[in-house]
Amino acid sequence: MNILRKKILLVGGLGHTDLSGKVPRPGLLMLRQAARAAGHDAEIANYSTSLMDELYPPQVVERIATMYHRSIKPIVMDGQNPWLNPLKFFRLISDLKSLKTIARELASIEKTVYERVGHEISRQVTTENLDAVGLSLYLGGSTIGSIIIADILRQDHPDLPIIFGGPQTTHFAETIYQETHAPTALVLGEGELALVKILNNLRKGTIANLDQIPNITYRTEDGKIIRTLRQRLPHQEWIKASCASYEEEDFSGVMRYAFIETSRGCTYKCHFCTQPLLSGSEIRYLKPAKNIVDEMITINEQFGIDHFEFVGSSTPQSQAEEIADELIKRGLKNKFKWVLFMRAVDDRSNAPSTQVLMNKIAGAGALSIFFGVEAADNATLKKMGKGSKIETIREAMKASVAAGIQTIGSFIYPYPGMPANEADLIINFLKEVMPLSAPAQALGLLPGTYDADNAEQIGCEIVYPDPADRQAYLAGEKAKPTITSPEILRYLLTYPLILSLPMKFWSELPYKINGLTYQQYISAANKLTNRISRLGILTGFSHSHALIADTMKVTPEELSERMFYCALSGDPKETRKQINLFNVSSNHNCQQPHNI
Ligand code: B12
Ligand code: SF4
Repeated sequence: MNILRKKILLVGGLGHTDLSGKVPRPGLLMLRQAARAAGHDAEIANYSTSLMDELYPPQVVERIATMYHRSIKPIVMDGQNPWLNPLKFFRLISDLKSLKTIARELASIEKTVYERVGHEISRQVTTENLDAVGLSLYLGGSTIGSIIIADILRQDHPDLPIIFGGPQTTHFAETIYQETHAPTALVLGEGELALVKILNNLRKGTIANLDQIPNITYRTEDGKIIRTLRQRLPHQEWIKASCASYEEEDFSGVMRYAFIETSRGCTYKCHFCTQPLLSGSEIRYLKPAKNIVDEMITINEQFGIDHFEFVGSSTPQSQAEEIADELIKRGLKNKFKWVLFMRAVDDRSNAPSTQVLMNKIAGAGALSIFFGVEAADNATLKKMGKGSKIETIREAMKASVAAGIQTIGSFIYPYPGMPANEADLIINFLKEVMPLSAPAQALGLLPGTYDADNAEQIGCEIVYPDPADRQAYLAGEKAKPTITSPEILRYLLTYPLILSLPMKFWSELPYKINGLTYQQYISAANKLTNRISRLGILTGFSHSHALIADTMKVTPEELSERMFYCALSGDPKETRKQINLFNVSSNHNCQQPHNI
């Protein structure tokens, strides 16, 4: 055994997602690549599909499936008028109540499953001589799961370095240490620099000197929480670390779906957005178009994949244009399909008009663009710090639709301080643009963002999630809650989120918006969603879903319905069937030789 080579297991994919989450984890691939480049050994354990049968036992799936077919599908999905069939409507209400009970049952099953996984990884530490274990924490099950697994590992292996990373560590560092003392360190934001330094320290035989490692938070023996300096990878190192790092086994059991990181960091600092906090707000790294197209070609040659999702912070229009130019230059304009987030404003774009730009990128394979519209009036956009005007967003989206790109525009509704007629403004905007999909969700507050840190000032009143605490507060026995109250942070840290489900299936959020309670604002969001549906526009469909539907050769409507069922019921058999259908179609699309 080479003692200079340290071996880390990187664990990801815990928690519930819709079909778009049954994919390799790009962040972990990059960490593996960075660790290996520094002479270490890293393996990925992606649990996104392997736990489905345990998390959703057949009898539970059957109960949910029955409810889905008898009331949820007819009224929620097919939009049947509940008043024309009151029996179905009352059944829907009772089914939604039963779903809450089932959700509690599932949460307790989930804990047992994570305990089993914890013991499994613990044995792996011994049998495979692992030197460290890293866990990736996102909102929802992956956070709860990582904490359970880390506690078991710590009990069995008192000296094992356990590293937490992923978006949650940035928002909840101190809160995580209140929940568990198991992690040796939490890596905040991009992980490559810190992880490699930790492994290099282990190579020297010690995990000490954590204070010398950038981008981490750790707990000293006397219980102090220390945050080290934030530092970013140099641009060239980022380009190397982030490039095409897939291996055939990364696709085992999941969709043959590939991500390409096109940017890191965002200087726009929209008040609700987590991105600048996670990957930097001072400099925006953009990957050169040549490297992006090289990556597409490499992945296509190695794995036959010809469809790609660009990730990072939103792709600027000029970067999308450069990618299109590069594909056209290399004679590849009909070779690949790609989907992306895009900002409607771009300081660098030289295109004669947005329409010319959209036509060009559509002609080079851009299949779907997701625009964060957020609001349909300039005063609210200004409050959000969005830095774009509704006229510009409208122009970009109309051009995207006219170019034949499957266009998606999402809204934050309600947002504090928005005008009383915001819903009408959004509907009018949508009537003009007629995108494929327009998801609308209430403001989500994540600690550290401008909106969360200024919640009260912007019009969000924080409320204790536990009714007993609420009573105590009203009786003057407890302080007024704020976003930094331990009860709020703990609740948000372990909030069970499945973004693709409508908000009526979510647990309550611990704040009011514009004086509206959670029930009132989800009802407002639902009303808006219903109005959007009546325009013939989808409401839970993203650019990732567009890429999946296109590959599978099914309509967006059909995929939406299948995915909604799978996300709600967790049905492992049906989910696997969709993954297989995707993979078969993906291979079929690539019958032509991969060499270009
Ligand atoms: C692609 C994507 C996905 C993909 C892949 C996710 C994944 N786990 O890699 C899929 C579709 C699966 C997905 C699912 C979800 N996503 Co998502 N997703 C994104 C998106 C668009 C890009 C992420 C990305 O690839 N970035 C590039 C890579 C390099 O960055 P990264 O993944 O963050 O990884 C780096 C660091 O976080 C860190 N790191 C990550 N893990 C670890 C582990 C260790 C040990 C260490 C040391 C470091 C480390 O190092 C990595 C390399 O630098 C972002 C938005 C955005 N623009 O970033 C949202 C985003 C990350 N997703 C988000 C959410 C909420 C979810 C879901 C919870 C949604 C749901 N359930 O309905 C799930 C959770 C899935 C899970 N448990 O893994 C939120 C995260 C918020 C939060 N606090 O958790 C984001 C920020 C979007 C948003 N603003 O709301 N998502
Ligand atoms: S919403 Fe888009 S533009 Fe605004 S900060 Fe986030 S990534 Fe940047």
